[in-house]
Amino acid sequence: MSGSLSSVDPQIADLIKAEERRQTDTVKLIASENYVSKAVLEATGTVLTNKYSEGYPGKRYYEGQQVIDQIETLAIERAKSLFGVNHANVQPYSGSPANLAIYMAFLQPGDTVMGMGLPFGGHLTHGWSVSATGKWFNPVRYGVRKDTGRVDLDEVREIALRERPKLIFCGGTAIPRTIDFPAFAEIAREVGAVLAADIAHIAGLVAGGAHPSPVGHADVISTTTHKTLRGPRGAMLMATSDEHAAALNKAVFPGLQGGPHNHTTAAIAVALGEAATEEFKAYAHQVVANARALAEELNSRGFDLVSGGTDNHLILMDLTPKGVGGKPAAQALDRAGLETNYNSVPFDTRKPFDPSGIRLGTAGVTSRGMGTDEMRQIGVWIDQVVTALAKGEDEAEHVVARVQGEVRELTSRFPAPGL
Ligand code: DSN
Repeated sequence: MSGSLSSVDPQIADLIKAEERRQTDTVKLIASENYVSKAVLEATGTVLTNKYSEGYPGKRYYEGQQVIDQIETLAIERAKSLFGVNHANVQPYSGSPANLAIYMAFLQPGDTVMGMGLPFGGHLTHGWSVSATGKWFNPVRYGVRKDTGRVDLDEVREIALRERPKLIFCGGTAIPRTIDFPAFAEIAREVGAVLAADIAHIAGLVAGGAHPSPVGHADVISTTTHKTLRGPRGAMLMATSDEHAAALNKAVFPGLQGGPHNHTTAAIAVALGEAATEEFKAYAHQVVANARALAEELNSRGFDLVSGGTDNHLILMDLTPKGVGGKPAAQALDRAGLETNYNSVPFDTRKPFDPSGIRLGTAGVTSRGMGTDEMRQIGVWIDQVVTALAKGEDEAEHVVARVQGEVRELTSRFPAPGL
């Protein structure tokens, strides 16, 4: 019981080391990932994992909460102060359970929910067909315009007026443009729906002032804590007014979850503390500047960017004009040390497991201290690998090998936090 991981389970210890090496040597361009700080990492690996705490601070179903109550209260207070909300629940295990809690709080099975369709940039839990939210509720969807790649709010209003959803989601997983929270709020008010802003991707940008805040517009805000917010894997639900606090709390526990993961709660508190600093504000703005620089480089090299560019941390590209599928491109880029994910693009004619696009994000590379010069270099490498792949696998492998060496040289100059 007292041996170190490497002596008790060398197999797992070696695999963790291998993953650490992999993360060190690659350029993380996955839009939903980041590198947490050493302090956040430290908080996740603590004795807090030993404790059960069903309930909320001051009202638990287990004794021994003298310390846990203080930790959870700190996390809640930091969330409230950072985002300017009256209520925060830091217990959802991740983004999907957080969103399910919104259904539990406001809807009955069979009620209508309106969200952005998954291939247009929404999330599974916004009512997509394969998700419980699409099976147990009545989902209606909006997308983006074919000519602009952007949400058409007139269309959103039209669908809302026709379908009368009880819940509307705005936000998603592959939206490169600013979300117009006031416009969504107006539509929700007009049809009497609850507006949920899913800011999982952009929470760090909102906290750092690099994206408008949904506070004062959305009735409820859900977010994961591990994307641009740079915390541990977890989630939060927030509300501007006290009106929805009790319903949201009841939905998370006992509605959907048991004991909160206290080690995660502590790490969320640490991340929220970090996100309240001037340094984090500068980080959030640099994430956006970096995405813009990368988008410009890719645009100048003839890549087809959905909506033509980006306002945030995220770029979605359709590789069809390059003659390459998203999946082989992501795989070749991964071999070169550039980690991305293949992704459907709006109006994709290919299947989700072999789609036309790739998605890129700059949260991770910015945490490593990279700036716009490095983004332009990354754009050059992406172009070289994709162009070579279009000519054939053999051609691509030469280029991949060369780029991999150059990527290693770059990553060695920008150590990742926490590694
Ligand atoms: N899988 C997350 C993302 O990559 O955006 C969303 O669930």
